[in-house]
Order: sequence, then structure tokens, then C-alpha cells
Amino acid sequence: MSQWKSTACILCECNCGLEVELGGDDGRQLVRFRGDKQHPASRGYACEKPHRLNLYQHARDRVMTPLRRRADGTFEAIDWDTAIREVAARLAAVRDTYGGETIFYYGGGGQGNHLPGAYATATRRALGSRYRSSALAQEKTGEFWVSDRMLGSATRADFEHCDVALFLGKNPWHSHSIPRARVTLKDLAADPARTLIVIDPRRTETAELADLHLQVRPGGDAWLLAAILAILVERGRTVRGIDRDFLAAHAVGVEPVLAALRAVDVAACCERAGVPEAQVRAAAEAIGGAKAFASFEDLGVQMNQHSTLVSYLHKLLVVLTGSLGRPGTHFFPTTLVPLWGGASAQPSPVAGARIVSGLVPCNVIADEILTEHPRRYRAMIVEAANPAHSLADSKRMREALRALDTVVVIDVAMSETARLADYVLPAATQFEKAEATFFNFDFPENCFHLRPRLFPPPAGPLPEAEIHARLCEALGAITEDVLAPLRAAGKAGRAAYVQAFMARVLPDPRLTHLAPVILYRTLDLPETHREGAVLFGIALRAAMSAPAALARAGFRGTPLEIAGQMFDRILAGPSAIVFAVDEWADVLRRIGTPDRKIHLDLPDLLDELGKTLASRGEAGDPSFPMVLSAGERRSFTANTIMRDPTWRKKDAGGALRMSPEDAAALGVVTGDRVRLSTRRDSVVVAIEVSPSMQRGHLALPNGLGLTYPTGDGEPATGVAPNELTASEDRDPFVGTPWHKHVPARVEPI
Ligand SMILES: Nc1nc2c(c(=O)[nH]1)N[C@H]1C(S)=C(S)[C@@H](COP(=O)(O)OP(=O)(O)OC[C@H]3O[C@@H](n4cnc5c(=O)[nH]c(N)nc54)[C@H](O)[C@@H]3O)O[C@H]1N2
Ligand SMILES: Nc1nc2c(c(=O)[nH]1)N[C@H]1C(S)=C(S)[C@@H](COP(=O)(O)OP(=O)(O)OC[C@H]3O[C@@H](n4cnc5c(=O)[nH]c(N)nc54)[C@H](O)[C@@H]3O)O[C@H]1N2
Ligand code: SF4
Ligand SMILES: [Mo]
Repeated sequence: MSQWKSTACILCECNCGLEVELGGDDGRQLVRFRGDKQHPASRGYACEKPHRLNLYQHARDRVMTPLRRRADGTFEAIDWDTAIREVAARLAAVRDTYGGETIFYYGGGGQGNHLPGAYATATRRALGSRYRSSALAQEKTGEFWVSDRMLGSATRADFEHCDVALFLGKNPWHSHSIPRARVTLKDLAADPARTLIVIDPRRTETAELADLHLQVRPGGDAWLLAAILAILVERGRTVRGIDRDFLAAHAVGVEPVLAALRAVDVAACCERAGVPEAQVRAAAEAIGGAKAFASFEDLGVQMNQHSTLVSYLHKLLVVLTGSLGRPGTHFFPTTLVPLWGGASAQPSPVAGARIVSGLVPCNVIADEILTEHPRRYRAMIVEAANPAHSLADSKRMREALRALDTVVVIDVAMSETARLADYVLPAATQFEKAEATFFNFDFPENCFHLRPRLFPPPAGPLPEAEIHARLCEALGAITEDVLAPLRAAGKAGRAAYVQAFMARVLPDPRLTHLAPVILYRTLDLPETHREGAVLFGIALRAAMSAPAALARAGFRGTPLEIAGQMFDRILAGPSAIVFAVDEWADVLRRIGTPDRKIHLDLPDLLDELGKTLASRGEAGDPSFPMVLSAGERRSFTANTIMRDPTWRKKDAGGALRMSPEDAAALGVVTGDRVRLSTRRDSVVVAIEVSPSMQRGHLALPNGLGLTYPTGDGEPATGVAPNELTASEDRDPFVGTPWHKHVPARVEPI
């Protein structure tokens, strides 16, 4: 008998609502999926990727029991009591000898699972761990830093209602990141009154739909954006270019920026960017004349040279055109947890790197370990992430992990990182526990989805909430004298529980830090939703910080009442709920700088602009004449969440894409194997000759090259892109990697 249940896709940050048909003898096979029409953001949408999520649920390299590394490097199975006792003891020893701040935390959730990170805060606090990072610190921290300084917050854009859309180094046809991406893109393309602009060196699937594709030279975006901005400033004297009324009302520091842009040599910049000036002018004209301009910058520029400068130029484009706070433009969403922030006062302890949004730049983590510095990291907890594969310079990252006293990996699978751990703690899959993400950035209605578990975990793996609760208990951080009275109060109902929680936990800072695991241990929830306990605390925080938006979504009363109502609605499911309803008029009131003005003048970045434009670009190393974009999103890639290579119906081996001109010069055709070399390594890979590529540009997919037991001899697992990247290739301001700009060479074999 078939049974359909509500869940969500875990393969990209959209987390489209899905319905899944469960089958098999034990009802644990994910047989069929369909889009969930009830989900307020995805509204029935799903792409091609989730249909075989069963391969994730039943991965051959699933970890089924805690593992401990033996002296010879092999692993032995141990029971949970031993695992928790030893992990707690080893981390406590590191804390007691070198200080808790030498225990580094990496990860906390991928595209579908952010609750582990919420529970891990308790373990981190119990250990006194201070430094952490995640994949966001190799993509978004430049944008966060710039946005925080300019706007005091980060923006998202309304592509459904804009008349001019720009995707800058982003291919949403494959990578999504906006709800129902393909529907939105097709609507934009089909409407003659709307203009879709794509800036990408490759003629991507999104670029194919565009009205204007500016096929920039790889790494040329700073010049291209400078040219567009300069044209807008120049146009602003006669026709619509920049929005002077908006600037007069909301911005400060405008003049130095206009002066810098007036000095830009448009023709020279277009030349350097490799885009005909007429096209650049057409794009500037469309943007300047837009009624509502929406834009999105992503990895093509954020993992590239000049990335922080480009983020600044992109934000200038948004602000100078007044594209904030109206339908179809940019907004600040109401989020359940603060996902972005500015720079910390203190840099990282060893490398002295700028910490943005609380995250140590991914590319300096190895530098923070491979040193004799007394404050170097000594231990690492890695959770729901695969840094030995996903961070730049895998060889150096492996060396760094081996140099640590203790590495604990919490994962569902024997990932490339788990293989290097001292202890592997097996987690329940995202269908075996309640899960959620905080990547909901919709506007004016924002939603949140707690997916109940579809079935319990098998004997062995545990949900992260349980793992962290046990670790906190083993560390002596939470004890029965705290938990028992709360449990007892809970028996008398929610109100009594909340009262006891407020009286006992909130006044004690030591306990508030442990609140996630205390809630998990004491809140009486159905088994299917237990790991959602932490959301009560998160709902309370939202009730205090955004009461108006929550009231419009129907949650009213004291913060405690609002939190209670919201929590109950989230638990009631079955699909996502709308938790916040904003108004466009709120947006400009949410400018988060101290004086509530947008700060245009960032002198360090204006200085960088001047230097960059004057430099005309670096002379490359002649032995690596090409540029490799290492890690592109394709139809069957999903970071390293889907480990089984048979998942990929297309491009199973992950071909190296190359232009027809380059292929002809090398005398190779699609399917031929070539030698691809960078300063860091040399690999053999099959090519795909693709007219979408420009001369001199190469692209490899992301998330391939995993070690997976396929059982049929040589598996087509592809190339792991970070065997080819170098950790020193990074942004000077925030340390984000230049994965999309790796000097490379190709030779026929
Ligand atoms: N299918 C799929 N979707 C995903 C993911 C996945 O693994 N697979 N991962 C998710 C995640 S974690 C993220 S962060 C997003 C990322 O989403 P995107 O940023 O869209 O992903 P990419 O394909 O890595 O890079 C985008 C584009 O940058 C272009 N690019 C390369 N060099 C340059 C350059 O010099 N200038 C410009 N302007 N562009 C350049 C590439 O040609 C590519 O088309 O995708 C999410 N969605
Ligand atoms: N060269 C290059 N490198 C890149 C990129 C690129 O474009 N080029 N892109 C970067 C980007 S944008 C990102 S976001 C990162 C992604 O890289 P990471 O953040 O390291 O994450 P994932 O590859 O998503 O790995 C997720 C891990 O979580 C595990 N997992 C799955 N479900 C669960 C669960 O429920 N619980 C636990 N505990 N574990 C689970 C999976 O087995 C896997 O090991 O890669 C980055 N690396
Ligand atoms: S991969 Fe992303 S866009 Fe596709 S169904 Fe999953 S969540 Fe939705
Ligand atoms: Mo990402």
C-alpha cells in the first residue's frame, strides 16, 4: 500500500516542499517524489534532482556505528557510551591543556539541515570553543562585510516582480537559490517588457534565456561593473541613470563615489572586461531605466579575483539606482535566525584574518593549524560538512586535519573528511529526524518548514540533537538537577513549562547557552518532531525581534505567547508555514547602520577600485595560460550530499568543458582524455567540447571525485576540484577563495 508523506528536498538551499511515496517491505524506500503544492514558497515546483533521493537515504557508505581510529589508521566499531565518553574526555583534555578556543568547529549543516548547528552551539559552549567556520566563509562573507558596512544588513531580491533582472556570476537555471527558479526565468524571458541580463563568461542555460548576455572575460567583472556604473553616472545628467532623490533621502558619502566613477575610462574597462562597449551601454541603459531592478551575485564573482571589490560595485549598482524597498527590487527579509553579520573586532588567532559573520575564512583554516603558534587550533569538530573535499587545497587540508590532536566528524556517510577523523559519530539521515533550514529569504511573506521524520533511524545512528545532548551531559554541563524540574513542570502543560524555563534557564547565562539541548531533553514533543525542540527558543527570539512581521502573520500577544503560537503552527505542519509578513515600506526603516543611512563611501574599497583599474589585470603565469572554473553547478551535482555516482543521469564522469577553438588547437574531441594541470596538481579527465565556453576558459563540475564503493570496478567518480586549488589564492579582504579562477594548462595524452 503506498503512503505519501510531506517532506522537502535537501539538495539545494531552496528546500522545495516535496511529497514522497514510501514503499519497500519496511516502508523505508523513498519510491516517488512530487512537488508539494501546499508549500508557500515552492508551490509544487521541483527540479530533476530529488527524484532519486533514495540513493542518499540508502547510501552504501553510510556509517552505522560510532567508529574509532586505530593506531594503524583503520577504524573499529565502538558502542555509543564508549564513543561519547572518549570524545568528551579527549576534547575536555584539549580544553584543559590549551584552552577551549583551540577547539575549532566546522560546518553545522549543508543545504537541507541546519538544526545540527543549532544544537552544536551547546557543545561548543560547554567546551569553551570560540572559533568556527562553514561554507559561507568561502562564498558570502565578502558580500556580508560590504553589505554590513553599507546597509547594516544583507539584501535579497524580488525576481518575480522586477522588470530588469541581473544575474552576476550566477546560473540559477541549475543552481536555483530563488524559489521556482526555472518558472521565474522563463517568465522573465517570455515577457517583452522585461529584461534579463546575465554576466557570465560561459553561455550558460540562464544566459541562453537572457535578453543581454555580457560574456565577460573570466575575472573581468570589476572592470565591467565599473564601466556600467560610470555610464549610469554619466547618463544621470540627462536621462534616468542614478536615482538622486533616493540618494538624497537615504544615502551618505555619495560624492566620493560619484567622483571615483566619473574618473572611470569606460572604453578601456569594456576592453579589459572583453565585452563590446555597445552591449555594456545597453545593459546600463536597461538598468538605469528599470522600474524595478533585481540582482543576484553569486559564486562566479564571489569565488573570483577582486571578489570583495565586485560585491561593493554590485551594491553600488543597487543603491545608486535606488533599487531598494519597492516591489521587484531588493529587501531585507525577516529571518528566524540572524544568518549574516559584519566583521568581528578580533581577527583569527594565528593568521590574523578578518572574521566576518563570526566565520574564520575557510582558506586560512589550514594556516591556523599548520604552525607552531601557541594559539593554533588543536582539535576540530566537523558536522554535516566535508571540508577535506570542499575547502581549497585538499592536500593541505588533509595535512592540517592529520596534524590535530583530535578530529571528531558527525556525518551520515564515510565522507572524505570522516576518513581522516579520530572518531566518526554516525548521524540519522535528514529523513530519519525532524529537520529544517534557515535559508528562507522570501518577501513580503517568509516561510519556515520543519519536516517531521519519515521514519525512525535504524539501530546505530543518532540525530545530532541526541549526540550533542549526550556530549553536554558527559562534559558535566547539563545535569539532572536542571532537567528534572523542567520535565516535571512540562507535565503540567506548556504554560508551566515555559514559566519554569524562564525562571530557571534564562537568568543563568551558563544555561542559556545550553538552551538548545535543555529544550531537547525536557520539552515533551511527539517522536516525529523531537529535534524541533530548539525552535521554541528560536521562535522566542523572533517574537522579540520582529513582532510586527509576526503579528501580520497572525501571531499576537506577549513574546512568550507569540513564540508558543508560532511553535505550535510549525509543529502542526505538514508543510511550510508563513511565519512573517512584511511590508515593502518596512525595508528602508530596516537599514541597520547606526545613523540609518546607506553608507556609499568605503574608502578602502574605493582605493582598491582605483588600484585595480590602474593595474589592467595581473600578468599571468605563461605555463598556465588558461583559466579553470573549478566547481560549476550542473544538473546532477549537489555539493557532496549525493555520494553515489550512479545518481547522475547526465555527465556521469563530470567532463571538463572546453571551447571548440581550444579543443581544435589541441586536436581533441568530446570524450577524449586530456591532462589538466594547475600549480597544485595534475589530473586526467575526459573533455566535453562546448560552444558555451569562451576561448581560454575551462570548467569542471563541483562535488565530484568522491570515494564511493560502487561495487562494479572503476567508478566514474570524476575529479575532486580542490585537488587543483591552492589555499593562498584568496581575497585580500575576507579570504574567500578564487575557485573560479585557477590558472591551468591542458595537454592532450
Ligand atoms: N545543481 C546544483 N545546484 C546548486 C548546488 C549544487 O551543488 N548543484 N549548490 C548550491 C550552492 S551551495 C550554491 S553556493 C549555489 C551556487 O550557485 P552559482 O553561483 O550559480 O554556481 P556556479 O555554477 O558554481 O557558478 C556560477 C557561474 O559563475 C560563472 N563564472 C565563472 N567565472 C566567472 C567570472 O569570472 N565572472 C562571472 N561573472 N561569472 C563567472 C560560471 O560560468 C557559472 O555559470 O548553488 C546552489 N545550487
Ligand atoms: N572548488 C570548489 N570548491 C567548492 C565550491 C566550488 O564551487 N568550487 N563550492 C563551495 C560551496 S558554495 C559550498 S556550499 C561547499 C559545500 O561543502 P560542505 O559545506 O563541506 O558540504 P557538503 O558537500 O554539502 O557536505 C555535506 C556533508 O554532510 C553530510 N550529511 C548529509 N546529511 C547529513 C545529516 O543529516 N547530518 C550530518 N551530520 N551530515 C549529513 C554529507 O554526507 C556530507 O559529508 O563546497 C564549497 N567548495
Ligand atoms: S534541488 Fe533545489 S530546486 Fe531542485 S527540487 Fe531540490 S530544493 Fe528544489
Ligand atoms: Mo554554497
